[in-house]
Amino acid sequence: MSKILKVKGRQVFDSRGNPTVEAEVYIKNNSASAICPSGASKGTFEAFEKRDNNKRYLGKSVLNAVNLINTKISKKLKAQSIHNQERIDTLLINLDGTRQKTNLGANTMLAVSMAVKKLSAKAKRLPLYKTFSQKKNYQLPYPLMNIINGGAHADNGLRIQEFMIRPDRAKSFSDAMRICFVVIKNLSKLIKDKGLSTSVGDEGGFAPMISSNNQALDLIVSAIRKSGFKNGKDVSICLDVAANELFKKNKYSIHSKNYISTEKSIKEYQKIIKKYKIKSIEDPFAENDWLAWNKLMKSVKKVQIVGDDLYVTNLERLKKGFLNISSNSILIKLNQIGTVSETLDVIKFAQTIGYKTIISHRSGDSEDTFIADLAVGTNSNQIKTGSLARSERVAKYNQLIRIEEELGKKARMNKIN
Ligand code: 2PG
Ligand code: MG
Repeated sequence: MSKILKVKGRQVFDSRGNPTVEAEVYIKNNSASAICPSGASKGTFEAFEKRDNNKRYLGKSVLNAVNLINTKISKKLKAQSIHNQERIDTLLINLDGTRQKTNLGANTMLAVSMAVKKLSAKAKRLPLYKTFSQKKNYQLPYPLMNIINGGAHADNGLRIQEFMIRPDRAKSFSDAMRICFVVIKNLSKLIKDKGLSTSVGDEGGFAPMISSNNQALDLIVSAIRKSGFKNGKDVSICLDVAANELFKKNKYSIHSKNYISTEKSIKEYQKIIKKYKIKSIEDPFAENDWLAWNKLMKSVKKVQIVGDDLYVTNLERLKKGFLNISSNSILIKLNQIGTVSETLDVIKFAQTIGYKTIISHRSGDSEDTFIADLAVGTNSNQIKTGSLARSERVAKYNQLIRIEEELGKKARMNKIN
């Protein structure tokens, strides 16, 4: 009953309108599908994303990946049990046979890996989040809502890529959603009052034509206040700098267009942390600048420092970062590594060394809500999945609302600190 009959691939489209891979896995009388997301500001060490690179879809199509699923992968996984995720993922890893998954492509492999995981849950008649561990006390993650988009996700010239809010005192997930909703609506009014556009960027956050980080931060502080909340207490500001994009010749242009040294950049960080009570900074420095990360860790207190492009959900890089004291938290993106099992290994290790785990979407995403279940199932502290706009973002929040409802009185929020 649980043996795979076939795996089917198809090319569908992501939230940016780019082709992406969907895989559908079949057993007798049942099937499940999953869609792979895609990033814009990628880390160099991410697993390989396979695209056709020919003219028809301006290089973006994934028809070769789809073909691989329909042939090699389907053949390899035929008759395997959907309940043995590790075996499935090992078969995929071995079939690919490369370090960065350049043969099959991480996008090809992940769509299949996630579809197997979903089908296993479906066949067992269990909600997906209950299939990641044995525990009974499930906790809901705090949302990190990206409410102003900049960097590679918008065309406004804002240096920092993501300006987020986190409702630290929310008592439940629904309460967290209400708090974010109110702040976002007030932010919308404030932006409009300034005569700026309230159109949104790739992750659903506003993308007004402002170009200084401080202008964006001032707007968010005003929106928090206007909503009757205390910045740094009820609601905290969190950033994703995506500093890879702002790095040249050992200098950074994070705080303005001018490139300055690591030391000066840290001083500027200290200023904005103090002024705006910033609680979390993701990718404050470039992916190979281990020294800069360590210097920042030594210079700030009580700030969540998150490695995204630094770690790329890769166990080896996480171990290196741990030894180097580079951060105290890790962003988790399934497609950076390419299989569900490897992702779970990274989460487990991160939690063992006391790092916070933050499950994340990609800027090119879809209606697939796998990451919402993954966040609850792995007891991850936070989830980063855009703003309260664009259905591919909201879909994940809506799934968490459903999970909270299903847990009923047993539902608890995770711990921020
Ligand atoms: C990030 C992500 C998601 P992208 O940098 O954290 O917000 O962006 O998917 O473009 O890498
Ligand atoms: Mg990031």
